[in-house]
Amino acid sequence: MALYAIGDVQGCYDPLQRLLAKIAFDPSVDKLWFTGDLVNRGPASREVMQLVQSFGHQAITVLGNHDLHLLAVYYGVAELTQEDTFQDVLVSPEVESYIHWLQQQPLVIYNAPYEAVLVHAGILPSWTLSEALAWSDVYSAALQRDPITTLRASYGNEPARWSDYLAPDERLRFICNVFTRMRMLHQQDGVLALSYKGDVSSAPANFVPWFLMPNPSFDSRRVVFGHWAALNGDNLGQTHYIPLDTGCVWHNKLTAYRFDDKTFWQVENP
Ligand SMILES: [Mn+2]
Repeated sequence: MALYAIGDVQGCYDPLQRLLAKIAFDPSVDKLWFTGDLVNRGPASREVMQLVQSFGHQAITVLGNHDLHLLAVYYGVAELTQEDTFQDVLVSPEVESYIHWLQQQPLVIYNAPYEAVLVHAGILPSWTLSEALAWSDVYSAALQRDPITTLRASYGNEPARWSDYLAPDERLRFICNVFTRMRMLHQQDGVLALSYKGDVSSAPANFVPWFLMPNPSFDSRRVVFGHWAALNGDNLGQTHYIPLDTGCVWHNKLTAYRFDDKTFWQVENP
């Protein structure tokens, strides 16, 4: 029995199948965590959804920006763009089951025995673990109760700074942006810099990756995340942060990590 995390799949069904074979995943005893963005940009979002759902409670994902975009298109909150490739999910006879399943998935997961945290993009450096879990719950409850209002509130880059006094829709948007979109922050004041997607060495001098800012609440825990393909698995020396998006959908690699012995596996996506 083992716990694995797998990076951003984004509809890459064949590499996912090869990776599961490589780690000899056994859904009767092993557990799988996904870093989110199960769908979109790749060729087979529906097959990925079907396979992950088939594992029942043995597989769980945190929601990524592409998963939320699928929900938003389904609910008529956002338009399909030319780059979107999840039409196969939307026209599937099982679409309601996929949408319902996604809506039940959290933004942050914590496993106490492993002292491990899973999130798609990142954790705000000023939030403790219990605060991060609480804000994840606030967003998930809203998404399940009123998906249309919640998804409408989720689009936009402002507010870029956390405050205890944000209006409810601003708070939902900020929580969503931190957990599903954040990569870098402004070094001086910790304000979100959502527009930057590149690698760290090319970033403006006053930008810093979120996981390089101190957050004592996570010092003794492992934090697994995805979303930032340009990192290509490099945690910049922060050994308890584990970036798993290795750009599978961009013909790079799909990566798995086993918590039990800290080992990595990869498959190519030629
Ligand atoms: Mn993402």
